[in-house]
Amino acid sequence: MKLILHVDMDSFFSAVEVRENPKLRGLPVVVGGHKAGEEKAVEEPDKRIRGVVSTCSYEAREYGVHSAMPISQAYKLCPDAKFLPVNMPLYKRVSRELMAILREHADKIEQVSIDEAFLDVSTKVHDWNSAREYARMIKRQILEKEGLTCSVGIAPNKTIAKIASDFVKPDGLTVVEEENARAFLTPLPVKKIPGVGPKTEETLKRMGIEQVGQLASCDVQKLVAKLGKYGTRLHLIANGIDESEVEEEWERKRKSLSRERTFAEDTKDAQVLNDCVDGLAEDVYNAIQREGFIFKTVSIKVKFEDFVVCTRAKTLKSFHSELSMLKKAARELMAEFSAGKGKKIRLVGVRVSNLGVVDEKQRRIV
Ligand code: TTP
Ligand code: MG
Repeated sequence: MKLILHVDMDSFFSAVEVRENPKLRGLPVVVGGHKAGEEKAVEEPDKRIRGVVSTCSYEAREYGVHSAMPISQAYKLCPDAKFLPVNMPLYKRVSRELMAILREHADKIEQVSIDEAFLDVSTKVHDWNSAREYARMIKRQILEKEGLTCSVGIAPNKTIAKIASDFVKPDGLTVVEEENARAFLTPLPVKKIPGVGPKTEETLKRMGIEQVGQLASCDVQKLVAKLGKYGTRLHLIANGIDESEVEEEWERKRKSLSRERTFAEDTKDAQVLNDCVDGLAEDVYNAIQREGFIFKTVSIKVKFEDFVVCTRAKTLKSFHSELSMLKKAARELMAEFSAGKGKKIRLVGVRVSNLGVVDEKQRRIV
């Protein structure tokens, strides 16, 4: 069973400011508002016309203040609030400390923004009750070590975990067990689904869909007609399905690796092109070797003298780590372009994607 936690800090920037200056506790605090290009807040808040609110304390939210609102408007709504400039280096440092705490408790962690992360805890806990206890322990540690509160969602997948962490805030803990997932999602407005912005919300509304439950029971073809591929994904999400994995940063960074070369003179000489492909394959090979990756897909890119770009890809049956395999696949793909006919070529690129890692300890592909 997959167990995913989503942790999101409460009113992050302002909570850090309050921690640094406890006199602010319980007061409306608004962080943000520097003029474009300036890091420093202007002294009188009502003149910070162009600045916007980064975030504010929950006390300030009661006056209607929220993120992205012009500071001038926040000032009108709550003139007694404490207005503070953004101290990014401080929040980044706290964020790093928080992520280090979270990392200790996760099989895998994926930081999504300065104050939130997904944790895959599938091997740490094995049922929903212990998951709840586990999340309580994490919340306690964050409070003890950092003096900050957060809200946590626990669910069988990332999307539901993220929706759940937002369900009770601040200092919330929401567990959505697999068998309750559909019931949890059904009454929610569609905009609660991460990624559904005002445009998608409007499109769905015109189709008569306002709640996630309606989205779940809608004919998927109708959604595809209006939203393309995204319609399929939304339909799955609404039905409680999201197979996406919690990905560590290095996994996300290295979806592919490529090298390319532009010729000094455009060419269609097969020998020159093949030598070039071999050289690029070696460069790519050396780079993935250094990082311990193995590959499954090889692609080449060709830019012709008229700047038209063509790509060709080949996915192998299994992961490979040998240079000979990479060269062979790249040459085969190139053959189509270097048969001596047609336009001259200006640039060639070689790429590997579908990368895996050999975990030395477990001798398996992760
Ligand atoms: P959020 O997690 O969206 O907001 P928050 O942590 O302040 O409040 P909540 O309790 O609702 O989670 O964003 C995290 C930080 O990112 C936030 O503290 C400030 C910054 N931020 C901006 O600078 N501008 C924005 O428009 C938003 C939404 C956030
Ligand atoms: Mg937050």
